[in-house]
Amino acid sequence: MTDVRKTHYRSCHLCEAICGIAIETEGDRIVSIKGDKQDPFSRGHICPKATALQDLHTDPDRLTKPIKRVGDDWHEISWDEAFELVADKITAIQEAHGENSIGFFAGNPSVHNYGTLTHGGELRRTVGTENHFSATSLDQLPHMLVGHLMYGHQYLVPVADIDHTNFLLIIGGNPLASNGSMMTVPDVKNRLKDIQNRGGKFVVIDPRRTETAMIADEHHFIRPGSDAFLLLAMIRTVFEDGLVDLGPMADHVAGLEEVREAVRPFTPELAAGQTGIDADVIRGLARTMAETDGAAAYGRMGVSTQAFGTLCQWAIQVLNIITGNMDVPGGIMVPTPAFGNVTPGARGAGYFATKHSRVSGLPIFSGEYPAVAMAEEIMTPGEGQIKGLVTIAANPALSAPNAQDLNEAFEGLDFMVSIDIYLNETTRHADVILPPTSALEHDHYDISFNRLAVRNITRYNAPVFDPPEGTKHDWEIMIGLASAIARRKGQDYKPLPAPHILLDQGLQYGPYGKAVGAEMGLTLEKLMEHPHGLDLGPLQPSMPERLSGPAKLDLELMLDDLKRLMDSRHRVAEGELLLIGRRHVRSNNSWMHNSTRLTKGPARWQLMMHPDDMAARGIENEARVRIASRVGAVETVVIASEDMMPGVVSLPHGWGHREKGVKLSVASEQAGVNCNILTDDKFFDTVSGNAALNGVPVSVEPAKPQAV
Ligand SMILES: Nc1nc2c(c(=O)[nH]1)N[C@H]1C(S)=C(S)[C@@H](COP(=O)(O)OP(=O)(O)OC[C@H]3O[C@@H](n4cnc5c(=O)[nH]c(N)nc54)[C@H](O)[C@@H]3O)O[C@H]1N2
Ligand SMILES: Nc1nc2c(c(=O)[nH]1)N[C@H]1C(S)=C(S)[C@@H](COP(=O)(O)OP(=O)(O)OC[C@H]3O[C@@H](n4cnc5c(=O)[nH]c(N)nc54)[C@H](O)[C@@H]3O)O[C@H]1N2
Ligand code: SF4
Ligand SMILES: [Mo]
Repeated sequence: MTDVRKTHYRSCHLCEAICGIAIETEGDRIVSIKGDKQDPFSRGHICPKATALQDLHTDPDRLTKPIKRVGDDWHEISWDEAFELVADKITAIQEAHGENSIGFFAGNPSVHNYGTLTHGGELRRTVGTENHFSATSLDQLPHMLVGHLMYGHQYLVPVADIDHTNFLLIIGGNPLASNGSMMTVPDVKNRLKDIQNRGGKFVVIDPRRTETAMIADEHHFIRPGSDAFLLLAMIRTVFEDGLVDLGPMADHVAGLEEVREAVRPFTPELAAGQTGIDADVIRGLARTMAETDGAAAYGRMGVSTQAFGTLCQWAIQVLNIITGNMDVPGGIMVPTPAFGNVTPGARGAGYFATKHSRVSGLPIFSGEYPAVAMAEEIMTPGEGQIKGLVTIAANPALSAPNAQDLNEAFEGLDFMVSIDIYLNETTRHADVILPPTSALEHDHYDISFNRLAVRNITRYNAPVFDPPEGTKHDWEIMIGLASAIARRKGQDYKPLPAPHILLDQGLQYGPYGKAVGAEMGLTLEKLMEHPHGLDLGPLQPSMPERLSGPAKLDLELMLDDLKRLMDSRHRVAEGELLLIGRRHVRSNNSWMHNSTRLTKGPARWQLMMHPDDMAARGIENEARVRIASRVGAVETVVIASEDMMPGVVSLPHGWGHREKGVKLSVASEQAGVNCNILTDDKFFDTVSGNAALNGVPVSVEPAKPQAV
């Protein structure tokens, strides 16, 4: 019975592109993983990571049973024992030190796993602490904050209508490596080429000539962290040249004149000096944005995780709006997902700065504090100090700034529990690790990424394999913990239904749903009849109907921040180098380096540096170098690259698997270092508290010969 061949259609959950894949199985064995050619959205496209789903599933290092630390050893324990132990520790810490003495950190894969999204909140509410952190503030917090402040909801985040645009300006994003982000865009390379095929253009602004830059119509190097000067100068040009056209937003914006006044000092000449991009090029880009029928400006990690992240994301919105590209085909639009569609008055609009973190006074956003505050909240004594930590699908020891402080902080905790599949750089500090089922053993729905997709689609996938006896899904672990904790607190606790039941309700009451009388009459049952997903059509203009009031252009927070930007001019000292990150299509943040398939071939973790910068420091190609920042230093191998802007060096994140106690046999063979030993928890976007992972000042010198 077990050797029947079956094909399972599914979305790949590894990155935001959510490609449709076809997994062929024979019993409990995976025979092949291919792109699903019948998928209306991804059209058969996959990247090399899709086949690594098999490696993750069969990885002997992947944990499948709860484990408890005993000295330097780990012992398997039962789920019941694990839940009771964790509940005892958490409630005892809270009794001794107050509710806020427990912290939470949720990482990136929790957004790719719908059970953690539906059930995570309830666990947090049961624990009842205010100390929440997540990868959001290492990433897209500025996008969400701008959505909240300008449009009234944190999920009103427009995406570029890449399939219809005639001009796309990509600032600080490298979709050919990342496969797109805050823009769910499978098969992105062909979608970009299609812009060119229909006579349009796309331009990349990046301190590195990236894979995306290489196929662009134009690429301009930019000094890291200076993008706000570029964007403001573009906005100014649109005003100066009389090109303002609000298009469909004409009656739905406030504060246009205030913005016109505020950007006056930010001339293209000033921007040229700061960015390194010619003033006439800047004017030309602004005019193209205004004069092209269907143009879109899109900014990603390079402009979110830098010192002016919020200002950049705000300026990108303003630029799209004043050039008539907001809410039009070919411009930027907000998707209409089947689940979690945002309409006026929708729940979860978000809130900002209603509270501030205990030590550094950083603002709360929608229930969480910036991740840069986590180490100090653990290490600074006093009321409200974090003494116990819960991590969920997160590896902050490799992904958050000032990693050595964070490691020290984790060491000093009274108790730590991790819901995770690996014993890695973060979870090695835990007292208990609770491993969920493999992704292929549970069902799947993309709550987050359908909201950001360049085409409206919806797909539901049943599990590929039955979960092995005695294993639990992430959401079941959350219920197990919450009920044990609630019992100790004397609280009533009624677990939420399974994710698919919540999903069904959401689909039925969504814009295509049966319960609202929509023509499609969508229910989960109906969706399940479509194994390749349902195409819901191209993005549609919808913005005025979604706003509760006018879109606010003249946000006080942003106009005030212009002074900080002006004061930041010429901060870079002679000979200084700025560190930026880098992604590679065969890697995914910190947790996929245990796949032989993905890590074989040339190393991908080296420092990239311009040959002139190397010559000036007497550094040979492929030599070992010492990189130092305010907070730390690492040694690694440098490779010369003409693709780097002089004065800028690039080191990817997510490496550094040789720490003691890590059980990642393949990853630990790799020599890459943890670049977040260099990034600085005191270097962040002061508006949002989002980490500035790009533009970090560093020095690079030849490494001293190692003592033998
Ligand atoms: N310098 C620098 N630092 C960066 C970035 C950068 O560009 N430069 N990028 C930042 C960004 S954008 C992000 S999103 C973060 C990512 O950083 P994190 O949010 O820390 O995410 P990952 O590094 O992907 O670690 C994921 C963890 O989840 C576990 N895991 C995987 N799948 C599951 C699952 O289904 N369930 C559970 N419970 N666990 C699972 C893995 O074992 C791993 O421990 O890194 C940030 N850090
Ligand atoms: N293969 C792969 N795919 C991934 C991931 C992965 O780790 N590997 N991670 C996923 C995650 S969590 C995310 S958030 C997305 C990120 O998706 P992207 O943002 O597209 O990915 P990055 O490669 O970080 O692109 C950021 C670009 O900004 C540039 N940059 C750095 N500093 C600056 C600056 O100051 N100004 C400008 N203009 N550019 C700058 C960098 O050189 C880089 O090319 O990718 C997702 N997809
Ligand atoms: S681009 Fe690769 S990792 Fe991302 S969803 Fe598609 S196949 Fe998966
Ligand atoms: Mo991310």
